[in-house]
Amino acid sequence: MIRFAVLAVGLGLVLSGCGHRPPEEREPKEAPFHAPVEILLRYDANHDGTITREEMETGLKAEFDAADKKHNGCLDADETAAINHARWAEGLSTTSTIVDWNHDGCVDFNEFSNTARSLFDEIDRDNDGKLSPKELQRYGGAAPKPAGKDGDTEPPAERH
Ligand SMILES: [Ca+2]
Ligand SMILES: [Ca+2]
Ligand SMILES: [Ca+2]
Repeated sequence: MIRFAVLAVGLGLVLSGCGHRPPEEREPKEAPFHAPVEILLRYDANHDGTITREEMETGLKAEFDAADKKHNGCLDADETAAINHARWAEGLSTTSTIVDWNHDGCVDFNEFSNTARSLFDEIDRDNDGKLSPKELQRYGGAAPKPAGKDGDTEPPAERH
């Protein structure tokens, strides 16, 4: 059921596409449900369908560094807005909007990583530091890649 809803929501977002504007004052916790694992799937660097904690941390760090134009270890409002806009454009915003949780005017790496890390912990039911396709699927992730089943169009492996 949940997965179906996720697909429907995802499709809706895709269809309505670029008409969306970021609702900047909206709190993430009130955001409508949107496959939460999408923000983690992007960290599957080797595309094996399993996300390790290392992959996630590496991905987060790379994203943070890329966003931290001034290289001061903190994302100011402009830098934060730039990321949130980009994520909105990708339809990933609702679960990955980054927030200056302690309101000190910048988003540090912990704040930046907070959502992904807590999601990771939640999904990693067996606490082995890896999110298997099976674990991910429970949270709206794509079904594990059908092994040996042809005729299916592969989802694009790489997106920017
Ligand atoms: Ca992987
Ligand atoms: Ca902060
Ligand atoms: Ca696991």
